[in-house]
Amino acid sequence: MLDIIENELDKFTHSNCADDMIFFQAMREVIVSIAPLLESDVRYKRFAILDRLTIPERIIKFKVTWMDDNQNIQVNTGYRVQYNNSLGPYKGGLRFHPTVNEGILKFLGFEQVFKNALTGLPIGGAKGGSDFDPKGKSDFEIMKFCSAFMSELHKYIGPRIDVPAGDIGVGAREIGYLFGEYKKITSSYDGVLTGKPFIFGGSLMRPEATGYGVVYFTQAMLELEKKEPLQGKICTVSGAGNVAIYTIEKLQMIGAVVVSCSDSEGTIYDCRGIDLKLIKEIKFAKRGSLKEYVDVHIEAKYIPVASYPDGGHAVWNIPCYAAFPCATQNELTKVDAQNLINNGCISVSEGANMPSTPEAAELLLSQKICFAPAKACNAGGVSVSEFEMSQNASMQKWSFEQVDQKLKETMQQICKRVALTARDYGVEGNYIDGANIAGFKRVADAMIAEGI
Ligand code: NDP
Ligand code: 2IT
Repeated sequence: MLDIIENELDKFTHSNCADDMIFFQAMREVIVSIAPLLESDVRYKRFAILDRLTIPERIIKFKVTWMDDNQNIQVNTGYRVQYNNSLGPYKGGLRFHPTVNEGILKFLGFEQVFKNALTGLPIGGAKGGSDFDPKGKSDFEIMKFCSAFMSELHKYIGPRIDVPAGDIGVGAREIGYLFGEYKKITSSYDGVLTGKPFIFGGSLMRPEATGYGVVYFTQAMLELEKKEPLQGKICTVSGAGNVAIYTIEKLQMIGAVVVSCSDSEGTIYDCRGIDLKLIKEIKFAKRGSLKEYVDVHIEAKYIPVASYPDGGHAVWNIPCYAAFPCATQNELTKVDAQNLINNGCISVSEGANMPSTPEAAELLLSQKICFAPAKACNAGGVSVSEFEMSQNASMQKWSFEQVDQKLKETMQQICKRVALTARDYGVEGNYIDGANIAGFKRVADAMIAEGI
């Protein structure tokens, strides 16, 4: 292995910050993938690109104080990791979840840099959020928290500086409140956030974009790899949030049979096909638990999280042709990968960010399972975010069909770019290496061109 790579990997081994482990996991994957690129072009070493890319440009950390409905003062921590802006303004989502810490946001910001580079659009990479838990909070409490969060964040963002969007726990409702506060503080009607409600500048199709994009990418990959298309095939999906729901919707639209979804408490298995209208009602309208699904569909199975042993997850032990992890990081383990293989699965598409553990990904690749890595496969969300920035800047509104067509083309182009890069670097069919090399190359070339 090259010295430069050994040195970087060595840094992880000697770090004792537990929160950083997930960040190192993401970094290790990229570093190992790009070895052939570093060997073939000395400029990357001379300009210390790898060293420079393993540290975010800026980490902003702030206190968020707000008052709950019982007039108690609550305190949370807010963050924005502005990772790299060589290709355009910092761009990436905000996550509100009790597990959020600096390490998770560094991992997500790092991934976002390469994802955004793969889209070919002029956007840098960032991520932010808070350890605030939206579960069980009233609408008014969400509003109060969002206002307090933005009262600090507004100092660091702008339509040409940094443009946040949604992620886990942050959807159109939260973006609406955040935008309202930004406008109040700055008196400026800027396209400073994406994923806004349509009524004040949001793009049509932004809610659907990540999930639809996942399916467009998978269709393109299966065609390139000469596999049978998804029509009529059994598919399993995890998660029941924004990404999962619109992945299911598009799969159903093209005639696939989706038999599962999950949330943090359990999995639904409905062999007749998931009733998506009901899932939307439970998760979007009522913000409830998937348990309620079996009250309506008594033939379906509900499997609580705790009932599945051995480091595996019930959702990945359901026989399927194609699997779509769309919930959260490291939700698909080596045990799950083995179960998928044993049950005849031929394709895994990552809707969530880094949902597969390194061991799971390695096993799937070794068995020649088509594997669509997150930074390529879920790039549809951020692509339509960039379309929203374009529409806001030019005071235009594009139609649903226009956005959908552009999204489809973008996902097909990303897929082709990733597959061709893998072939050019001698790892044909390995979309992980293809995505990492193609993404890294674009960012690194921009960094070299702008000097230090
Ligand atoms: P949401 O908050 O809308 O939904 C997350 C879903 O995942 C919820 O149903 C949640 O369950 C479930 N979930 C969370 N943790 C677990 C767990 N440990 N096991 C099973 N289910 C779990 O988030 P998104 O759909 O937006 O995000 C999902 C993933 O997609 C994340 O990895 C995110 O980073 C990624 N992503 C999101 C994009 C976007 O545009 N929103 C774009 C690209 C990637 P519960 O309902 O119980 O909380
Ligand atoms: O992980 C992601 O790509 C997102 N959460 C979406 C980011 C964005 O800016 O739309």
